[in-house]
Amino acid sequence: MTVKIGVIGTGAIGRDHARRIEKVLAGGKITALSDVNMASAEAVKAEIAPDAEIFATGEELIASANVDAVLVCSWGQTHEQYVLAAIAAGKPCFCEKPLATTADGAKRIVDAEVAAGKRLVQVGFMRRYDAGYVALKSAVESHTGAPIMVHAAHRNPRVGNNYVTPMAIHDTLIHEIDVFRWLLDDDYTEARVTFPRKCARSHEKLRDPQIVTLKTAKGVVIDTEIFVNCHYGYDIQCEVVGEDGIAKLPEPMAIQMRLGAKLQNEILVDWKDRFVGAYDVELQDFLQAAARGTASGPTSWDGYMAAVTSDACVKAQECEGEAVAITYPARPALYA
Ligand code: NAI
Ligand code: NAD
Ligand code: ISE
Repeated sequence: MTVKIGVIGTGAIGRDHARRIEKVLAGGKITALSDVNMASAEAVKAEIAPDAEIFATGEELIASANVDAVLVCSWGQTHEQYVLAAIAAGKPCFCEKPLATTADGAKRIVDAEVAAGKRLVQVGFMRRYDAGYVALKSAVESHTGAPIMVHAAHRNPRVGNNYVTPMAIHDTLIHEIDVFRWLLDDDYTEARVTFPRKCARSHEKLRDPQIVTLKTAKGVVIDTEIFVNCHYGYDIQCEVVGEDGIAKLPEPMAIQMRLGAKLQNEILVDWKDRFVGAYDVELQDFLQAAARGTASGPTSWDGYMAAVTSDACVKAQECEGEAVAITYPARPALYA
């Protein structure tokens, strides 16, 4: 079966996901596109999906009989309305992170999916599909002994002027928030934020870098450096310290060169390249589940847990150095 896919939001990632469905993966076809910027949807139709129909609104796209499943790739604050519309239409929905920009919004999605009685939503937490993180999880489960600490870093070369301090959490750290819950099979109990001296490349409304410390229910302490003006590249680091040993996330494959009296490895600069394999696998998983009328992978509950944790981290930014407690309601049976 070929799943007919509608994409809402044809910016950087919507375009890239449309490309992989049309040109890389099996079992899907882009039949519909929508973007508040019509020119962006027109460009994706011309360059990637010539047979797609363009809709003026996401809601009309979701209602189309020529759409079996939906990708929500628009800006974060628009995700909730489209995911709720897809659930109401009974159509599988892949939603880029964040599931919603507030914990209350994510909870409304959880409630709607529970009322629908089956999984329809996959959240775009692609790191769970990355070969490096999968190998790291296996090493932690088989070799390092019980985890005690995690040291991590999330570095982007630069960000635009619209990227402000809380976005370091909602937009960037949210990947670590999700992947460490999965990696450690644990939940968070408290968050704390420390700001070093602001780097010279940071603009007025952004305190960059920052260090977020999360504590888990099992007592693991995770420190993550977020540095979105690091200048030198896109760099994701993670080291798990266990009772018996240490496991480190592998570096992306890179040619090693001996040149001009230096031993060199190239460093990537774009998130699209760093996680290209993971995006492919997550969307193939989505297509396979959508063909059965359901969803798999990261759930609405995972999206909700990430939103609750994000809200606590943003509060922790506002009271630097102080611990902010994190609590969650009980997990519904649908997500057991
Ligand atoms: P973008 O700004 O390049 O693209 C967003 C697009 O959505 C724009 O074309 C915009 O016109 C459109 N849009 C906004 N509101 C809309 C609406 N109501 N209806 C239809 N279209 C609308 O942004 P980008 O970088 O593609 O990010 C989009 C989403 O993807 C965000 O939620 C972001 O967090 C997520 N993302 C995820 C990544 C990952 O690694 N999983 C990487 C980059 C982005
Ligand atoms: P972008 O700004 O390049 O693209 C967003 C697009 O959405 C734009 O074309 C915009 O016109 C459109 N849009 C906005 N509101 C819309 C609406 N209501 N209806 C239809 N279209 C609308 O942004 P992006 O970098 O592609 O990010 C988009 C989403 O993807 C964000 O949620 C972001 O967090 C997420 N993202 C995830 C990853 C990842 O690694 N998983 C990476 C980048 C972005
Ligand atoms: C972006 O939206 C992503 O999701 C990238 O994976 C992340 O590294 C970046 O910081 C975000 O802005």
